[in-house]
Amino acid sequence: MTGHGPLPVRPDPASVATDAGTGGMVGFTGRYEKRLSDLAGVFLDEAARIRAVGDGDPVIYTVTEHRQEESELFFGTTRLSPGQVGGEYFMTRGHFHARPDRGEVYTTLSGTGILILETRGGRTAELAMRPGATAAIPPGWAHRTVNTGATDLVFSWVCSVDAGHDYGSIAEHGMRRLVLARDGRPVVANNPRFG
Ligand code: PAN
Ligand code: ZN
Repeated sequence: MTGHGPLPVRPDPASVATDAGTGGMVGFTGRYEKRLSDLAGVFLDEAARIRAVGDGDPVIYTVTEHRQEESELFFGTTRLSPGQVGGEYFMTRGHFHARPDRGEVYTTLSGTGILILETRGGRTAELAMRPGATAAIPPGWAHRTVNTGATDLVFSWVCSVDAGHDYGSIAEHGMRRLVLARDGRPVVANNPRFG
């Protein structure tokens, strides 16, 4: 006897194959899709969104995750389609983590886009997403991804299992910056409806 208590349960090491072009993961443990009909209020031009829902309601993004029992981390991929609604590129809902002390890491696997970030105190940042770019999202920064390219934007993410999601703040106020398509190019602009 050493006098120590029982060892905590720990997961076994694991390697998970991920397809950089589709975000598909072998042995994923969860998956969900968001269609344009799920994204009410995300785009400035709500009438354009509703029209596009009527024209077929495309899948905008798919999130695939891998969670191991007893691990403090989990990871996954997001595949975001190319396209626009009312002159804004397709994007994710965006969220703060429920825990203000939990960040995240995003690595772009394919495609191009912009990661939009902001704090509750009003700091903002935009980071380019291109294959091989890894973004450190610090605790306290809301994050949303925007696909500014002509192909799927696929990125992997790694996060604490207890980070949690706060969607309410952004659903209510929007984000301070948005990405508009002007002459076929992405332009970061102030959100006229913020707040
Ligand atoms: C990501 C996001 C994913 C979808 O896994 O959840 O890209 O974006 P929304 O959650 O904003 O719809 C992540 O940041 N997890 O914490
Ligand atoms: Zn997150």
